[in-house]
Amino acid sequence: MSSTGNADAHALFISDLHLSESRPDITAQFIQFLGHTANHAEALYILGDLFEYWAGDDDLTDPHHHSIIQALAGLTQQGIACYLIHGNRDFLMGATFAHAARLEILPDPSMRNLYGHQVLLSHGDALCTDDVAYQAFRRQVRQPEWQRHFLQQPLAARKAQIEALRMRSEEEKNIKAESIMDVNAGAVADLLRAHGYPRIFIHGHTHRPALHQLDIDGHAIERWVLGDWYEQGSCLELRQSGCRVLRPGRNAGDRWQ
Ligand code: LP5
Ligand code: MN
Repeated sequence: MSSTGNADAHALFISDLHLSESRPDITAQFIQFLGHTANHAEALYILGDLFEYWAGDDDLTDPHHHSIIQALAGLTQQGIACYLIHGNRDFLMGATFAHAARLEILPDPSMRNLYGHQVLLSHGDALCTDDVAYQAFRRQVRQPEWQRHFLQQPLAARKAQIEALRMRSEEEKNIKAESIMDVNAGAVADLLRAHGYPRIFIHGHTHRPALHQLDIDGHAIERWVLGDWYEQGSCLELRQSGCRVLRPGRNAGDRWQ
């Protein structure tokens, strides 16, 4: 998308919602967000981990998933473009999911030209290069051949394996140093160099919302880290004048400010 020259035109960025039937309040907040805030944007970018986990596109008909997919499809039907980058929890979302939700899956990372800004988008997990155990796991499960084999198993068997993996992941996260689970500064610099020093870099995954003002080889770059949706929602807005964090309103139906 190119700059529209309209000062009111904007795109929204969210990540790490971890939507799950066990937290209906957050699902309700997301559906309210789509209907009262995202509907004013030109585009919504979901930068990974929309779901607590995604076991395969044959889980589309699950009632909780269905309500979210319907709400996403409704946004596109109102003329708002919706894009998604895979997270480490939901990288098995495929073409069937994308078609049902009426959204476009973008590669990780992706460059966009938005309102005159060069913007790089990513989930962010690939930048946690000090987490050697996670990166080895990531390489394995991102292989098409591994995924093909995994998806051949019955849905219930896949879910059971993912639940077991979730428990192991939580145990390992408890003993990993906090610094290991953050992005590696050298990996960030290499990525920004390889993409020609974009003005803005937006990612999630670490659940450490912040703006980092970087200087990479003399180029000023804003690295915006999105927050998760565990306690309440988190969203970044980008327009011609730049980025700002939006906060939920006091009441459920309020537009985020
Ligand atoms: O997600 P989060 O932030 O809590 O933790 C991540 C890393 N953990 C994960 C695991 C996911 O949470 C589990 C859900 C994935 C669903 C994907 C479906 C398809 C795969 C199914 C495979 C059975 O991503 C965590 C990071 C943390 O971010 C911070 O960056 O530290 O990484 C781990 O804890 C992983 C362990 O360090 C290594 C686990 C090795 C497990 C090997 C078992 C083999 C299983 C299957 C074959 C490959
Ligand atoms: Mn993640």
